[in-house]
Amino acid sequence: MPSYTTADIRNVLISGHGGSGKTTLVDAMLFASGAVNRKGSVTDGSSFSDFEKEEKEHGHSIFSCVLHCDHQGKRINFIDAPGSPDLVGAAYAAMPAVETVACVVNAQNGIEVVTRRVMEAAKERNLPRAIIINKIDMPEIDLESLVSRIQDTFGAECLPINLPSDGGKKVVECLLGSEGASDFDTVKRCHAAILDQIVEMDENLMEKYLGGDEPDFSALHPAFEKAMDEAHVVPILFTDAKAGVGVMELLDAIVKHFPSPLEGNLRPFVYGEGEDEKPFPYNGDPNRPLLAHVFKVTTDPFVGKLAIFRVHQGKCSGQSQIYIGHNKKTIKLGHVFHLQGKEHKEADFVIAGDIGAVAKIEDLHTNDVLHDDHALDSVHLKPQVFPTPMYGLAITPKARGDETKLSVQLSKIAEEDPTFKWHTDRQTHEVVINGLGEMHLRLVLERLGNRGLHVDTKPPKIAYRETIQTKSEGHHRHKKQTGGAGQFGEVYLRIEPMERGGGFEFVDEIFGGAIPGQFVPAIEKGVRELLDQGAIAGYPLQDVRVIVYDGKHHPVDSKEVAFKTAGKYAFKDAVLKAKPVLLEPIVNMEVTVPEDKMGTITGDLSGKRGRIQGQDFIGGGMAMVKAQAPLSEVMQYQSQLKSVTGGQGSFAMEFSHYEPVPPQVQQMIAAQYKPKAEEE
Ligand SMILES: Nc1nc2c(ncn2[C@@H]2O[C@H](COP(=O)(O)OP(=O)(O)O)[C@@H](O)[C@H]2O)c(=O)[nH]1
Ligand SMILES: [Mg+2]
Repeated sequence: MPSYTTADIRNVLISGHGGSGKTTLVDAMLFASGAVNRKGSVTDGSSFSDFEKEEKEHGHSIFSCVLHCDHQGKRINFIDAPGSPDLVGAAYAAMPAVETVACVVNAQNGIEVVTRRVMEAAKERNLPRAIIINKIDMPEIDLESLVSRIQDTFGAECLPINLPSDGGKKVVECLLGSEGASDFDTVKRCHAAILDQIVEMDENLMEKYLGGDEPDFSALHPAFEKAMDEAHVVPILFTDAKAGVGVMELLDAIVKHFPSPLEGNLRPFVYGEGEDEKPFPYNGDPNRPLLAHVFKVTTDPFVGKLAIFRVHQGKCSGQSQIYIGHNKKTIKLGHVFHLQGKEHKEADFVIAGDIGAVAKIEDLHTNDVLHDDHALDSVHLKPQVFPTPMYGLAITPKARGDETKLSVQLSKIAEEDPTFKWHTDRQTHEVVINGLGEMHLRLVLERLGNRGLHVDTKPPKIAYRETIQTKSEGHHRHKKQTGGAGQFGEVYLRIEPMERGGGFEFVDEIFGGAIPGQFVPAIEKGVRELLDQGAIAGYPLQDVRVIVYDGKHHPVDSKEVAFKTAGKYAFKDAVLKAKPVLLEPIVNMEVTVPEDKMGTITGDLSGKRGRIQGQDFIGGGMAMVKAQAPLSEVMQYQSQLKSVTGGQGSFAMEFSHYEPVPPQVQQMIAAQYKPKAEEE
């Protein structure tokens, strides 16, 4: 067994916008705690966290990385996440593995796109949060107004538990102490503010405190931790990760105040399927059956496939025989590891609350549940919401014959990255890759290149959809006499629009055996064929209900194929009469730019058929514009933004919904559509 227990563990996700100093901070904490004997640095490629070849080349994090240190007899696991808006999926994917999300804020840039994203995502997932304001050494920063902006944006419960002092050369405690000089505000006031907030969690504490007693700080932890669990407190701490200021104090706060696995909020594990689904009542007892969740898989150059998991209950070792979800077959783990960046340290046990890894088990995939008791067969984590990747590229291998290799590698990358998707377009036969932005896909292409796969790229087709706007009737009679046996089938149907996102429904209302039951599936098959092919511009139809209610058959000549054709063309007949429209994907955009560029950005977005939904000065000389725009207009936004702001802005884009395209756009697209000549 390890020297620490479940109660001694702290799991912290270090997230926030790129360049805020997350990786530097993790390197600083590892060094300060003595976990490593030199201080890693992102600037010279010696970071323990940014160890991948691509990360060193680009000079920033691309993947999430698991590291740990021991401090005051406690084990702290860190997950250092990349901070580019394009790579935010890595932070979301790691959230089920931690009790606390620490969001690092750049003292110079203030609240940025990813700051908001992770703060909101953690809140939605019911995860305690902390805010670390880093780079307090930078010149011309206004920390006091940054704190109030944070409170305006994320709530008054964001309260400093220390403050910078001596011009940012050190920090002064204001939770456990009330004395000392600070660079802004006063320790006394901050001390009172945070205590006021915490004592609300505990009546006894409250009574004493109101009676004028200072609470017993050694007994403060339960109330503080509970306040974090309930988002009643979001502690703010200050650091200069480069110089190591506030780093020891941060480690102290993590072990003293942050929730342990026994205290933090439960992750949403459920069991049973469909309507029988119930929350699964697990706890961090290492002696109960194993419940572990794979939150990341990666390909390691030395050990091959590496699955990184969080143990939520029970424990495992190299000897453990485990099941993966529903699988009946047991698997021996072989070896289990603790991770320190690229280093794998063999572990005797990975106990409840801890993070571990196992190598070379090809059957293990992201989101798998490992357990050792059939009672847990159907336990799984409720599916998490990830941003839908909308940014696309069509790719073809430069070398002929590389198609299979390409699909193998793309599948691997998709498994390692929940916000990367790929598919082969049914019409163009192009391989289309989708990511959150240009940079995301550039990194994917690079990774393919590193694996010997070079591809040509071009913009893919937009994923338009078709739908109908009114009810209508359709009819088709299919009759064919070719030499011997004939074909006969006749179908009457009705169609009606369903609400957006409703998909497709097929209803059989055929009365009195007008069409024998055995042919109904063939009709549906024909209908679905058109659903796939579309009726006006070759895009899939959606949000339509098809009700087949009458027809005719022939005792000899009626065949499935005849009803399939009749179904398809009756449906087409109906669609063309139901005011069909083309739908286009609309994305939510969040653009952060220097204040003086705000007008240019809103003007530019309006010109792109965008709707401005809000604009805000967010401090630090920056403004944020929220808008919705058709994807087809903002496909190249990365380069457009760059040219408008001289490289200063950043943006995030995610799928929102489908909307009808303007009539002239529909006409243009439909005119380009040349349906394959088809024999009826
Ligand atoms: N002045 C100063 N620079 C810092 C600090 N923390 C990080 N940096 C620098 O900021 C840059 C980005 O740091 P990095 O750790 O990669 O940021 P990340 O993208 O959030 O992981 C690097 O050049 C760091 O050396 C800090 O506290 N003060
Ligand atoms: Mg980093």
